[in-house]
Amino acid sequence: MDMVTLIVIIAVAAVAIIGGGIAGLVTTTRRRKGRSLPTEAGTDVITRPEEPTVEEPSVEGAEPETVPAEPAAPVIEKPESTASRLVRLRQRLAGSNALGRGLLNLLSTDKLDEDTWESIEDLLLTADIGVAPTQELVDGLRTRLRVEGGKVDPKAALREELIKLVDPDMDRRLQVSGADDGAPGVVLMVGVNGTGKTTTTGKLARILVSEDRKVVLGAADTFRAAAAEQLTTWGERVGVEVIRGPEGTDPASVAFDSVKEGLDTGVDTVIVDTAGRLQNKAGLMDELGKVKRVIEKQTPVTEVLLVLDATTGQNGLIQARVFSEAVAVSGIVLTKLDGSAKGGIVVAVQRELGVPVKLVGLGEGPDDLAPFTPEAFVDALLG
Ligand SMILES: Nc1nc2c(ncn2[C@@H]2O[C@H](COP(=O)(O)OP(=O)(O)OP(=O)(O)O)[C@@H](O)[C@H]2O)c(=O)[nH]1
Ligand SMILES: [Mg+2]
Repeated sequence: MDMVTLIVIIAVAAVAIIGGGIAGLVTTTRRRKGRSLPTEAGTDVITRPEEPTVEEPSVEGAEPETVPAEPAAPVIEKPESTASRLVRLRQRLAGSNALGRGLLNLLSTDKLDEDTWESIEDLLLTADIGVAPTQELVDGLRTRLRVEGGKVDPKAALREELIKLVDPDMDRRLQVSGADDGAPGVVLMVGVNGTGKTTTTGKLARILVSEDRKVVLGAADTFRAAAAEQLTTWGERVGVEVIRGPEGTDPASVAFDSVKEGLDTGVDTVIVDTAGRLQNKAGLMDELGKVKRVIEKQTPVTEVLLVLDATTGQNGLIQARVFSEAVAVSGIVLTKLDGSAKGGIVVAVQRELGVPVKLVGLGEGPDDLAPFTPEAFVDALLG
């Protein structure tokens, strides 16, 4: 081999080595690029399936249980029917409320003197009925017993006067259906933090599902991630889709997406849960106003439910006033009436807002929510 041939062979070998290296680099670069595909920020979190985890290649002879198991399909619960729920809740309310028992005891005393009437007034005031309604009730009752004398049973008269006070003529139907154009009804849940908005949203979804309605939930409380998580748990239990966004997203945009999903999938009702943690009244007005406006670019909000905690008394009334100024409230949900001796707040809050109590929460259980009817409520109070 002469010198020239040797040089040519060395040159060819060098090119091959360098070329192979470059080819390898390109492949590597491609693989890296493939891995770092841009993520779609801001998309719906719940409908996105989990990224599959890459398993190490299995070692020969390894046990078959190292193969990742399929996630178990969620068990869809069947919510309790409204009829049986009402019976159970009535018993619970009757069992926990001392107001009715106290009133009946006083009324069954032989002689209804001034002291007894004063004790009756005190009982009503303690139950948060409010000063003016208490006076009305006592005056009405005294007059009837005086005029009708022995012809009227004090217990029956008390029942009638209490029902009158709770106002049986108010329209308490929930507006959960849309107009005839096939659009869903939209329910907006508002209220101070901790009153039970998310819980009530979940419970209400169950009532609607038990009535064979299709429901979408919107987690517009984007204040903290746990809020959307809490609502998702409620939704999963009854197979209801929950629309949510990353923590800190504009609540109005989640509300918009929820209603859009409801329109696209042809559901009957969209329920939008909101945050209660707002620093001041101006912020509240802005945020709730915007949520409602943005929803109504697509379809009207059919019901705005103000969720109030029955145990908060006068504070609850102040909150009710602030919220009703921020957004037109069309119904009240009174939660935590179980174990509360403050059932009278029903009367006070209806008077304050001129808006009916439509639902009552009587426990932390998933089906502890019932439609409010004045007769059943008073009967439960009186036991
Ligand atoms: N006893 C009882 N507890 C209830 C009732 N409704 C809600 N709760 C409880 O009240 C607590 C607060 O409920 P949430 O639904 O998280 O309240 P929220 O208004 O969504 O609170 P934020 O999201 O912080 O604004 C929870 O522990 C619920 O279980 C009820 O009717 N009775
Ligand atoms: Mg909440």
